Amino acid sequence: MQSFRLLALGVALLLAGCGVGTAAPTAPDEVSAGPLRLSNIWLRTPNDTSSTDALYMVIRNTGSRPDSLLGATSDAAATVELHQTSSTGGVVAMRPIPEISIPAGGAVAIESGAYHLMLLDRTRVVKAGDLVTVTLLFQQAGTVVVQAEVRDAVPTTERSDSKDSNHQH
Ligand SMILES: [Cu+2]
Repeated sequence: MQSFRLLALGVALLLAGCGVGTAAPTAPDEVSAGPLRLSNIWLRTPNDTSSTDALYMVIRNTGSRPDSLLGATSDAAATVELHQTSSTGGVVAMRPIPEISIPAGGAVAIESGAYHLMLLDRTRVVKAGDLVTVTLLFQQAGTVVVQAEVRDAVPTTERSDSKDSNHQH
């Protein structure tokens, strides 16, 4: 029995060591698609039982023609919607929008408080550190496949005082 315990411990250490030695997959810092540069692509995991996740990124357009993000799909959700967050009279709400324009020579931050991609009806469990595949459809650049790193929800220090934190994305 003693030797079995030692063996079990050895296996556990081996597995732990393996986990450390094999670097977790990481999303590339920047993805190029024609004149577009996509960076800081990440998926916010909900810090509650909500099954919806918000995806963020920064899209730069180095070209001389405007482009538009028209939609997206993901391996982790049945539906992905483009959402815009707005604040009117202190009430924060989000609504689906048909497209997100990226001006020529400009950039759009798809970030908390502005735009986000909403992953609805998750099809698999994701947790911090995982990578989620997202296929973006642009009017000009066409289809672009990116990897989004799953991160925990906004750190407590950055959290708004609003009770309605579910809609703070
Ligand atoms: Cu949303």
